[in-house]
Amino acid sequence: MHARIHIEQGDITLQQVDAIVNAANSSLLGGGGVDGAIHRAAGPELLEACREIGGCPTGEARITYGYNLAATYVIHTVGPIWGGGDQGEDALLASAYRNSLELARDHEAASVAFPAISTGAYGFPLERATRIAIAETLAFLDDNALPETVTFVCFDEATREVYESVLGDLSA
Ligand code: AR6
Repeated sequence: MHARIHIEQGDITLQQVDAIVNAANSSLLGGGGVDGAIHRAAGPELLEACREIGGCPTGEARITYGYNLAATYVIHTVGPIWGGGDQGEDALLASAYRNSLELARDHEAASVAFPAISTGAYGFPLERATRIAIAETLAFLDDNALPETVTFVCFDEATREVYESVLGDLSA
């Protein structure tokens, strides 16, 4: 497999890492899914920090502290809404991962955890999204010493199985 990539099943808000990534929307003002869970666990200061940032375009990322979370930082990124695949979704999802990893590196985060961005409410097909997530991360780790490790936190077993199979393919 790959020494710097881990796959786990569980709740990303419980991760003991330097930075967790949030699958946000472009308002950065919270929502459902993993975004709602992160805001609930971090507390109201997170929403205040996001309000000051004032939003984030699709494919980009912004960083705040993690407040009540174990993680020092939350990196908020906005994945694309799936619209059939011919609206730049692949490139936008890749850039959400790349920009998140760049922010982690620039803040000297040694450990980062990602959810399966865009694959819930935003409807991106899971295996296609997973290939992009892992390929982009492998390429970034090849070129950068930080982050040292990336954990993909899968909320359910079906997602974890897809991640394990794609990582097996791509790091073979
Ligand atoms: N830990 C880890 N993964 C989780 C958790 C959790 N606590 N909760 C959900 N997931 P989604 P998106 C998984 O819908 O598709 C929000 O309302 C979930 O099972 O959270 O990028 C935002 O505000 C799925 O595998 O994010 C946006 O409006 C993955 O996280 C919109 O949803 C992503 O699902 C973003 O949609």
